[in-house]
Amino acid sequence: MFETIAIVGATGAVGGIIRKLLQEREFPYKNIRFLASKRSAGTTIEFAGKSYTVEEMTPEAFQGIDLAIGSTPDPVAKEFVPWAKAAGCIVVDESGFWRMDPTVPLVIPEVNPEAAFTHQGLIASPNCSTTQMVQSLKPLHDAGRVRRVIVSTYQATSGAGVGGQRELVDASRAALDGADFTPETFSHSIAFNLIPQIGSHKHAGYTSEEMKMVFETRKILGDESIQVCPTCVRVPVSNCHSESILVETERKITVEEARELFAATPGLKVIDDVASGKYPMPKDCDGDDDTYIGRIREDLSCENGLAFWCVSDNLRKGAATNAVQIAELLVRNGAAV
Ligand code: 11C
Repeated sequence: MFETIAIVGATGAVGGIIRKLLQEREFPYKNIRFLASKRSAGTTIEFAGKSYTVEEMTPEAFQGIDLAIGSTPDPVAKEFVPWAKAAGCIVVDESGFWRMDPTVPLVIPEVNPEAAFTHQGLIASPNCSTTQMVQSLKPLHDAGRVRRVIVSTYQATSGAGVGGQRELVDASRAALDGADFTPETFSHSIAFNLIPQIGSHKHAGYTSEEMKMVFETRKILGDESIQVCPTCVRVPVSNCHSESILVETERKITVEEARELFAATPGLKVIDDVASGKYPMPKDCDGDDDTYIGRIREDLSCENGLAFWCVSDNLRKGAATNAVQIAELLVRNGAAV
């Protein structure tokens, strides 16, 4: 058990879910502390029947903390992680800042748990759109080696934080009322619209979100030869990311085999009966820790190709749940004080 644990970014949307999960999953600890930016410091958090004052994130604040789970913007993670490590604290970090550092394991507990134990004080949790895709690729890669992936995402507004979810409601209301609306979180109105850009331009016409899906996938699956062509799109859905995934494998995997492989993989659930109108949809996956697969079919355009649909709660498995599961891995394997 870690004696003293902390949530960094405790007052954010994902921080709130981490708090909930630690209680639901009865995560073991003796002391718990809540850290956040100066703006939120001093506010009160109710946790497991007690009141806690949120502390400001400073280098000194990490003294005495054994494990910190961080969910902060990248620039904040860049700053706080070295402070935490210097204080002897192990960090599980949700941000994108450290993921591709070769000394930092990037872990999905159902996919590459062993990587967690190579940590040097910091373990990164992947981007939400990467996590659900890699969870579904893993059994196919083990069975038939994934060579190429074409993925189109349908990403919920919650990926952009509470402000994104609020803007979906405000922009939709304004559109229905015929009122003017100036978007703040998104670069265009998200109401009754699709925005084919998530993140900034990064490489050869691909965005930062798309390149995360390329680089993080290779790192987690430990295979630099996997080719990924992503298109990431923001959609007017409040929570849960959906993905249309086309996979080409070295060895042909039939629809039946894929269905069996998915169904036997911890963390994945199959809902696949198009004739009866049964498939995963964002509204049904909200608040769930599993990643859902449906619409499994042969890619008619490619001999060894498989097509499927994948939906996951981006705030839970895509963020908070994965981070808490990494912390649980460390506890189970005695990598704690
Ligand atoms: C989104 N995937 O939906 C992003 C949010 O690297 O953890 C998470 C960004 C990250 O906008």
